Amino acid sequence: MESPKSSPSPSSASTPFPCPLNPSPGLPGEFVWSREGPGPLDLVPALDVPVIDLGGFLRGELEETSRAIELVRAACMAHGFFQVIGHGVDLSLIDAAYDATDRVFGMPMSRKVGLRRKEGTFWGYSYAHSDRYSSNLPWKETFTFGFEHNQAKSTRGVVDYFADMVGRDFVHVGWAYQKYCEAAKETGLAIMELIAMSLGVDRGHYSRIFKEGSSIMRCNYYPPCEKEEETMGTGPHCDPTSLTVLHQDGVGGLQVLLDGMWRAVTPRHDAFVINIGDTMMAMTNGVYKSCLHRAVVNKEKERRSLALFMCPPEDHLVAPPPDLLLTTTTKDDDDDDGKVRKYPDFKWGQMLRFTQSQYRADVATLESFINTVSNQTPPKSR
Ligand SMILES: O=C(O)CCC(=O)C(=O)O
Repeated sequence: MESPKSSPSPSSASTPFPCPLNPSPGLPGEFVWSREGPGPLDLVPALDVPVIDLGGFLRGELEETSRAIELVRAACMAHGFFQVIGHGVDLSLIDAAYDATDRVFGMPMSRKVGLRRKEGTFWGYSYAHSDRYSSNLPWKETFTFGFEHNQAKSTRGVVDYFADMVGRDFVHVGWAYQKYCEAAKETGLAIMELIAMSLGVDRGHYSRIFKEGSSIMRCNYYPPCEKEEETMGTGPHCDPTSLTVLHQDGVGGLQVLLDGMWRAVTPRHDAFVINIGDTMMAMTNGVYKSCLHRAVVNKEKERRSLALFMCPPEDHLVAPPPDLLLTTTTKDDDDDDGKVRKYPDFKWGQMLRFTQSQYRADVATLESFINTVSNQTPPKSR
């Protein structure tokens, strides 16, 4: 879905501040990616990603549930990406979240800069992540805020965050995001149940953990870029988080690396794109894959996406369920009594801090993190 023609283009917001997204002329060196460029969008084949209708599962229909389980299992073992429709989220909530996103990025740069993410925190506005990195900058602006899954535990909801941090004139934007996050989270929790069933473990195993967790909600805005082949909207990375519930507008740009080839995830307004993150990969003992993906930009159209990154509680000890360890035993594992662990225990909070302050997420985040924690004292079991 493109921005409504009537709304001002966020990139046109006038600003007295230097902004790397409004270069003149040409592409500043820090945006040039030193690796092979993405190439024109239409040369990238579409990812063979199942579109799973959740309707039957949500209504408790057995046949449809079995079908959804099979599709989830196949996709998660192959690459960890799939799309879901029939999720029950009102499309007007999604449209309202995009309108809210247009309001956020349409603010004058002077106001956005005032909302810049402060050092040591995760939340707020960022252009090109230029506060953290100085090369291979992504051609995008982002706005990030937190969303507590158990609202009873929430000390400050999304509405209050916007009212306090952005201003009273953004209360309705906060409401739009609050409702969107609530609905997207419910979809994520339903998928956690399908994941558990597809692995043959207790249906509520993952959803129980994540009901007490929180999400990082990131709104991405990609302005058009003259030099689309030389830069990147979001660089190649695996999500360090657990499960991503993403909505992309109709422009297209999300790509997944499979068998050494980039493949496009075709946008659908009625669908969420779901992918497994590194932490969920660890929670499934590596059976389900967290896969490298990126977002490319294009010359003509701005693009937006809404990513809800679901996380367990920070003090949660990340480990696969014991019954899964028995079912994932391979012949070579016999000596280990069937309990071969691919990853050591870690707390999600450790991984969160590692990726926010020490390591730029890429294809090897989990491996690098594990190497780091393996040299430290192991966390105590709860
Ligand atoms: O914009 C997209 O489609 C993907 C965004 C993404 O991967 C991210 O924000 O981590």
